[in-house]
Amino acid sequence: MSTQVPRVGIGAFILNNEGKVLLGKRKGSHGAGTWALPGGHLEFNETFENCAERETLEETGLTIRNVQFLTATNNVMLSENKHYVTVFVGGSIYGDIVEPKLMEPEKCEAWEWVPWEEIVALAQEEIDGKESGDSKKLFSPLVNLVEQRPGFRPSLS
Ligand code: 8DG
Ligand code: MG
Repeated sequence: MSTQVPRVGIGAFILNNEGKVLLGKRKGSHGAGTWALPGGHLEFNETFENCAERETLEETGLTIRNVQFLTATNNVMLSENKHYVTVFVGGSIYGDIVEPKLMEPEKCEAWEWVPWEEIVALAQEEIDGKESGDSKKLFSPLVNLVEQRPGFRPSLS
């Protein structure tokens, strides 16, 4: 019997004042070279909201508030032998600092604001096996989100 268990990952949608989504290019761990939301592992005794606030601050230097649950997906990463339940939340930037910093350069190569429609199009290319070599490759939980939750769009109430 396998002793492996799924883990909980948090992905945070941070929207700027143009409604674009913050993505970072992963480095040094699984999914290296792919573009992902800020996020990380849910710690023992931690709320989804606190985890998103903590990971976003650690990774980008941005303070987020008004964190809201958006959706959840199941992510089996067969090739990496990993399995995550991803909880996606959204939050707004709070305070004067509105641009991300590369706080963990060993884990993230670059931050970029990307329109949600572009993320959906990139995910769809991967789902259809039609991705072109020079376009951004998305971290698999984001591709799975587009596949598992058709019509989803990140927005805050
Ligand atoms: P930690 O161990 O310090 O808590 O986390 P980290 O160093 O920031 O690791 P991470 O790889 O960024 O996040 C932990 C896992 O969370 C990641 O390996 C897979 C899972 N995860 C998802 N969806 C997302 C997502 O959208 N963004 C990020 N960053 N991680 C996600 O399942
Ligand atoms: Mg992380």
